[in-house]
Amino acid sequence: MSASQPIAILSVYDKTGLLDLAKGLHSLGVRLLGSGGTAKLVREAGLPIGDVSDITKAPEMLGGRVKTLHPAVHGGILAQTGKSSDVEDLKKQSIEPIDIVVCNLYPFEETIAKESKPSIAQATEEVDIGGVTLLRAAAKNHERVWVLSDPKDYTKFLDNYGSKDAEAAKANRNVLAVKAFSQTAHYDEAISNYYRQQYAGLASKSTDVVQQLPLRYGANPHQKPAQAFVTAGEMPVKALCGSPGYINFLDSLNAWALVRELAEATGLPAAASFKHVSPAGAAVGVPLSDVEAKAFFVDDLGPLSGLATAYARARGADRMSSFGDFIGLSHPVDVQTAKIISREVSDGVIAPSYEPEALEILQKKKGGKYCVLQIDPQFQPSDVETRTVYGVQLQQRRNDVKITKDLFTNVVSENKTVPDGTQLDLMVATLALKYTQSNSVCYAKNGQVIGLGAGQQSRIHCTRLAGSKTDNFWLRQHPRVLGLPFKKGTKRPEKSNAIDLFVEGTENLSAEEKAEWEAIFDEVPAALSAEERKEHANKLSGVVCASDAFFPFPDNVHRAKRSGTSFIVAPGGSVMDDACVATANKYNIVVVRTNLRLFHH
Ligand code: 93A
Repeated sequence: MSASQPIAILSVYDKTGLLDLAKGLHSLGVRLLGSGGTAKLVREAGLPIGDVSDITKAPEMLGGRVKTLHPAVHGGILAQTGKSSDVEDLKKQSIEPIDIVVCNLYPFEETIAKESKPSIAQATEEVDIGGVTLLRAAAKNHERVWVLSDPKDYTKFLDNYGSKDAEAAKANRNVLAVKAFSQTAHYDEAISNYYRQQYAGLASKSTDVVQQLPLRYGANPHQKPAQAFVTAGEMPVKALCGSPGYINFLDSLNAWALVRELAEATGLPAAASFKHVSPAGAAVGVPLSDVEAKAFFVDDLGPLSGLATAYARARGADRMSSFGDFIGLSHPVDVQTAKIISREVSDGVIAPSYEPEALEILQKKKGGKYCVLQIDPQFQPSDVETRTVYGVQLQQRRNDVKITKDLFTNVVSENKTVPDGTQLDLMVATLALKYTQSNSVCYAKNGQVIGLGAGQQSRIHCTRLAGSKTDNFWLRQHPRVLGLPFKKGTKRPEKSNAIDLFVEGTENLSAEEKAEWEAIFDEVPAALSAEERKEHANKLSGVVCASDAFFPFPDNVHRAKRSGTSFIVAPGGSVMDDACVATANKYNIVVVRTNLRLFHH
């Protein structure tokens, strides 16, 4: 399909390279038609160009709001090659096919970025309609039509358009179409984002669809503005109290994903305590022993609900790291769980719902500023995740792999006995890693994380970090720790800090720090001796050690063993797999080999 003379429509805001392009097109025998300003510039340069109104037979109107929006233009662009009904339609309306569209858009982004802050009305005037329609129509029909949306493409286009190489021309049209589609998508995103922010918080009735939640600030207070939003459907998260920040949101969404999956996989209520986008603890509601209840600071509460137990465990795993946590809870929040949360230092909580009395308790926390988020438990995230880093968009399929017991059936060690209870710990450790910044190694026991090493570049450093956290966790259950004589009125965080120092050993403290530490006890406790530590450490066994990728050397197995590991679960793939299993065999450790790497960033 082509008229006697090919036609190009030119309508550009950025007129860079326009005259050279017009010259080139003219010399190739193309008839030029332009919108107001574009045609004027080309004409003034002495080149022959008609007005778009020559074919629309209608003047530009509404102060330029309607320039190219007309069937004579869009019929001419969209008619398909070799489709007789299209040819017929054009003929009936005396419309000539258009072969080339050259267009770039009103500077919406540049306008809204101006320091002078344009009014919404001024910004609205920069919303290009006709140009987007030209680009989209031409890109849609790129089988036949060339679409030039960027002055940088003019030179190459002239080469291709003038050449006889049909294949190269077709390839060039494809690339140009992708560019035009991307440009309109980017343009529309900038527009929707602008109005989203301008009209944020204006949804008044409960029936209004909310797609955006303003965030206090980004990763740091100077990173403003910040927001969370969806572009389809409704925002699945509501703030019932407080105003979340960017890291709160990262923590809450990861924490929710983890507890939802953990509860689904185990059939038990689940809780997670997140800090800096990794769990400090995660657990399911396995009843607590008296020792655990005391070590986790919940022995004064009597028997706990399943959810409260899960949170007590998640919070008790690493009390130092959980200070100021963001909590994820899999089930409706009950009063007991809210009470535990209310007396800890915490930034916020996300859950599917809250019992009214539980919500009241949480709303009083932090002088009414505690962040309470409610998530729609039915919300299904899309299969594809996109993020922008340093101006570049990265996209991947969401890590939606379902972890089931089947993942733990390939036992490659000599010892093949995995007791029923251990299945739960394999699941907890593996799922925790799925939502932990990599590299990561996790130790688990009794349905909870007991030591987690996150975000280390070296695997052995993860194994050591998680191992030393596990040692610390276990030593906090030593009778001498449980019986530390704190002065009356010592606050919970102060107790946690003092216990941490006691467990780590106070011999290297400066005189000042030691004096501060000693001051919170009625009677200064004697340090734990090497024998006491060793004797206690020897009692820890049955621990699961999971890794988000293969162990590259047996040093990891040796280190894991020192923290009570009886079971290792990790993907294979290292040239040292056999050596790692041989080391595990020496310790009678069971090795479960998965084929699933679980990096998370
Ligand atoms: O206001 S518009 O959306 N209405 C239109 O029909 C239309 N057609 C093209 N703006 C329209 N354009 C835009 O005009 C183009 O995208 C281009 O940015 C600009 C070129 O105008 P001029 O040729 O008058 O300088």
